[in-house]
Amino acid sequence: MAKRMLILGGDGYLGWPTAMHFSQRGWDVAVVDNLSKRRWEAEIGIQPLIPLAPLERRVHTWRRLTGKVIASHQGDITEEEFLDAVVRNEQPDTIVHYGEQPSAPFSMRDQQHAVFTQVNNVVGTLNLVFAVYRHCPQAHIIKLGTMGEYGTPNIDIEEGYLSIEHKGRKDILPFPKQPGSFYHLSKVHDSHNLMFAARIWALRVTDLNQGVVYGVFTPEASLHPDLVTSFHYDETFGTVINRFLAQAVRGIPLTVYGQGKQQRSFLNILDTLQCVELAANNPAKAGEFRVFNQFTEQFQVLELAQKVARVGRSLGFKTEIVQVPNPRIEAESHYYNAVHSNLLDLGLQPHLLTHQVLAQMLGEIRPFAKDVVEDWVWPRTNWNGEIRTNLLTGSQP
Ligand code: NAD
Ligand code: USQ
Repeated sequence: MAKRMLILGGDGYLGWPTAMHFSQRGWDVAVVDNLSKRRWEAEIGIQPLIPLAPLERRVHTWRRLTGKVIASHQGDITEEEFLDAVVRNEQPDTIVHYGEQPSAPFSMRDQQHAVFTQVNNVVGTLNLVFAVYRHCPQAHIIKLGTMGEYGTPNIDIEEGYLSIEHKGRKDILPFPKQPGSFYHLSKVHDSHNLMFAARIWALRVTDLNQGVVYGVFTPEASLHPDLVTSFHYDETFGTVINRFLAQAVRGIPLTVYGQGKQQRSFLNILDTLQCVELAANNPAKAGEFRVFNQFTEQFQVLELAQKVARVGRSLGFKTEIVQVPNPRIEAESHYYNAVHSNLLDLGLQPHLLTHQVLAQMLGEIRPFAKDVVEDWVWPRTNWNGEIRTNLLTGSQP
């Protein structure tokens, strides 16, 4: 019998490609989403670069093209009864949980957005562990955490746990977390709740501490315009490489924040799919809270901008780099070395950020260059909670 997968946040940048990836490979897939991301986009007044079909149309087109069914449940996972019923009825073997507010700047806009982010993310995850405990305690929960939970400590970052010796005694304890936004903090709270639930109820949990994802098309998303995923380049929801790609094709200077010596970990969206598949095919044991650091490479932000600019110029784009005052409060020059061997040990074959990969992604978004709205690109969200001005031009939102 086909294995059953439930994907929370299945309408999102990563959730929808994951749904198609597993459906294509014979899993029985159902997605859950309350379409809140589409509402947050409207609230801020931005849109993804490539037009996005409604979820019903995506599911319908997928079925028409492949003959495969992706079931969809529209609802809010912070509503206990809704999620409880979905988990009870679906009886999944594996649950992939992407269904959270994913943006650090969104969470730092003001008190209301910080509170919303933490309630949405923490309550959704808590509702999930209770529903799994009640209805399918053998199911494997794969939760998307983030590398930013660790912050930038002056020691190597281990995979979830640290062996320490203190006053002559030894233990293996959760790695200390020093995240850089209320969003990243919400993921730390999730990790603690998941670790506790796994311990007391013998649940199976894998926490994927994922780096920053880049990329546009996956093989399934390339089949039809209805199947593309949501590619953001605005300052709130766009992540750094995707933003640089959109800036490059539009001829807007690449916005490096501050000195640009901040280091982060990165992976191609194709490797997100590969990592989730490796985790799904090798479930955690009952009672195990397993942590994988999910990324393939580390870069400084300035180094990334230089890479994109170089490839952009080779393709004829006018790419310059501008160093804007950093809207975030973060270390701009620091030690960074994160272990990431667990997924490699399971067989991950990384797609690295080569000249060819950058050229391909620039080519993929080139047809949409005219739709890049320059005003959405400039950073506005300060970490000091003030309502923002365009940091370059001084214009009000
Ligand atoms: P996304 O915003 O595109 O997808 C999240 C989806 O979850 C959206 O479709 C949204 O509508 C849905 N959602 C949010 N709250 C919900 C709720 N209460 N009930 C039901 N649905 C809800 O984000 P993404 O970039 O696809 O990220 C997916 C997950 O991966 C997030 O948890 C994010 O924190 C994590 N992550 C993302 C990246 C990245 O670079 N994109 C990196 C590391 C971790
Ligand atoms: N940055 C720039 N210029 C830009 C945008 C960002 O220099 O135009 C810098 C930021 O200051 C930061 C770094 O690039 O130092 C990364 O910023 P980001 O917006 O790409 O990433 P972040 O805010 O950390 O969040 C993103 C996703 C989030 C995920 C996280 C993975 O939005 O969902 O959890 O990446 S990680 O960073 O590993 O925690």
